[in-house]
Amino acid sequence: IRDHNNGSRGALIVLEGLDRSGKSSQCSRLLSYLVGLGHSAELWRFPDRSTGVGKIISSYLSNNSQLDDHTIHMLFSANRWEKRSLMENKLETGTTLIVDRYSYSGVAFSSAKGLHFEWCKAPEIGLLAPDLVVYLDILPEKAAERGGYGGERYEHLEFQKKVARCYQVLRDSSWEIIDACQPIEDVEKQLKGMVLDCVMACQKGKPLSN
Ligand code: DGP
Ligand code: NA
Ligand code: NA
Repeated sequence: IRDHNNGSRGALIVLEGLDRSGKSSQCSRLLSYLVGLGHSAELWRFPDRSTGVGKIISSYLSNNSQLDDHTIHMLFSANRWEKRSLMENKLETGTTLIVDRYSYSGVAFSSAKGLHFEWCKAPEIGLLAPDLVVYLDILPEKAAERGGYGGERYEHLEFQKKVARCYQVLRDSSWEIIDACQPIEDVEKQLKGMVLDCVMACQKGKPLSN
């Protein structure tokens, strides 16, 4: 089966937000939508817990190991770097990537611990720049009410409040913001519109950048 890409590149689409903002379910809905339209698309997530580095991160997140804040920061970044060339290859060969968390999580979660903001950004420089960043906006208190915080290291209200503040500092005018407290179908509808526009722009030759 041939896809719609005709030799053009895929789009790098990143979803960001607090834990329990609904990112993961929106990412899967988005994937089905794009694939249903005949696009070549994949769902990725960071941290990617399947790699060697990812296993260290996973153990840290589940509180089975302790690591210095700077050390784990660089491991999260390394986990993105180890996927960079595959990511570039996929995009260049026409596959759109929907990515559940990226560098912005790296900066928001580590600076929420008090690490220096610019220091946190440094190891992310040179990773591929997203074509679209969508922030699923939800108050930490609302996210906490959704329940199902999985009991991982960062999943408690006080810390999520700090992360929310760091995302506010990070976000710029290029980000699309969706009110994540709306019904899931409304979030989905808005997201699909933004993403399809972005996929089309990339097909028309919008360049990929660092
Ligand atoms: P998730 O698999 O999306 O639930 O992410 C796991 C947790 O790790 C979540 O609380 C967000 C956090 N996280 C994701 N990326 C990074 C990162 O690069 N650095 C730090 N410090 N935390 C991250
Ligand atoms: Na989580
Ligand atoms: Na998630």
